[in-house]
Amino acid sequence: MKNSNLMASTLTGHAPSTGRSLVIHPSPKRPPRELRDALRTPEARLEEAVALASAINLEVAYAALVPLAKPKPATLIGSGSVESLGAVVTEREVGVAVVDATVSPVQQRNLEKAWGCKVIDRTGLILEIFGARARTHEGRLQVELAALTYQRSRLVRSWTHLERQRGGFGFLGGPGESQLEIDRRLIGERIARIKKELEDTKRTRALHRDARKRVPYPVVALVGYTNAGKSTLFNRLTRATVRAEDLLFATLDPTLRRLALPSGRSAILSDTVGFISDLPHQLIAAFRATLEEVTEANLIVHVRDANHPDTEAQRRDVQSVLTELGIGAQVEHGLLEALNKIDLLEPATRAALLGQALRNDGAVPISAATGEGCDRLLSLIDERVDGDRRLFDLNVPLTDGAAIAWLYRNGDVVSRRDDEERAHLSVRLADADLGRFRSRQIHH
Ligand SMILES: Nc1nc2c(ncn2[C@@H]2O[C@H](COP(=O)(O)OP(=O)(O)OP(=O)(O)O)[C@@H](O)[C@H]2O)c(=O)[nH]1
Ligand SMILES: [Mg+2]
Repeated sequence: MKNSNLMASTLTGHAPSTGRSLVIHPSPKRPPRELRDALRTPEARLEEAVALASAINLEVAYAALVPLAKPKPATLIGSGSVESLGAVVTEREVGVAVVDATVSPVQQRNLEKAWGCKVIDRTGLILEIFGARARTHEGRLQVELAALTYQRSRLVRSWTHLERQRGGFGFLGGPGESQLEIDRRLIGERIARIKKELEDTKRTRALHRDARKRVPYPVVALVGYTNAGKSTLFNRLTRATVRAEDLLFATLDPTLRRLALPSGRSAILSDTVGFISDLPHQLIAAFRATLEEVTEANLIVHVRDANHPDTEAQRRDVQSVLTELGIGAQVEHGLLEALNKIDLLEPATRAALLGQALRNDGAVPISAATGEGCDRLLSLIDERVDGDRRLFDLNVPLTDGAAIAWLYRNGDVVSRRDDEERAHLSVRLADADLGRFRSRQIHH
């Protein structure tokens, strides 16, 4: 019972599911050099933060960019901003302030005190959304794990902060400290229990996947930035009804359906969780399970919102997460792009996009809403999806000429780069052949 209370306060303690909110995006005056060529503007970031807040039914009463010359250790933003925003909080009866940045526990507490309302940061907000959206048992476990990990890191930090403040005056230590210790222990125990349970579900899922592998259906995974239209496309292609809504992160759990291809073959289509920029690291780890479907896919279809002003920045975000997941080879050579929402484009932009697409069979303009272009997408999927073969990145010592030759003979080498010692190859191979290759390497 105690533990479930802990859970409830983790996921709902920061913000009520409804309420008036204020959303700010602290933005440096001059973006740091490495970000200067990023396409995303502070305005677009603020807009996304507002959309995220709306995704958990927060009524956004006020949204603003807050200049950030130099982050203040105590409050992140400058005292002038703290004060003027405090007035807004009172005036508009704001219950939750969303600060679209990473806010330390100390800063959070100070801002809450100054404003007299709850404060949550970007990670907290995304956790709230994930908590509200997770449908399956496994999805909920993953979100809880991420939330607890986040909470524990904050407890640890705020605790050491108190220690430091108190210096050597041990006698000042009050009951608060030991309460934190208890919380930490409870959280630690709960985390261990969830991890074990997740291991179990993972094993079950691996069994299912093995069973599926015996049925020789290739897996096609839809990936993309949140709200790009993955679920809408999934529904159109499989004629299923999966929740498709104008909500960020409408889908959290992997959804699989059979896909009938024009050639008469079948594939399995997988709809996945949407990506977002600056996805908190704890969440990437927690959603590895959802993305497992992606790393195992024979073909990845990147669904893009062609009508979004930040469509290029979104594309890079998605590709860098995929690369982080260890499927850089797919990203470089095997990805199919579905340029979605062309029904919303200006006629000129639309014509240009359709013209380019004629010369490029790696990108298909479509509208998941109207169905335009979806037949062409299906036939490209049909062409690309190659039985049970997948793209792998392999490194082979240049001295092992026989192994390299074996790969050329048994696989389809898509690219090769040699350095002093090794050949780095991207090879399309059947899983069974990869196994054969690996054991061959061990025996040599
Ligand atoms: N006009 C238009 N709207 C579309 C199209 N495809 C999707 N939408 C809308 O875009 C919104 C998001 O669609 P979803 O299919 O839920 O997007 P998603 O990528 O699954 O989003 P998450 O699961 O939240 O990551 C919905 O309001 C859809 O109706 C399209 O081709 N044209
Ligand atoms: Mg979806």
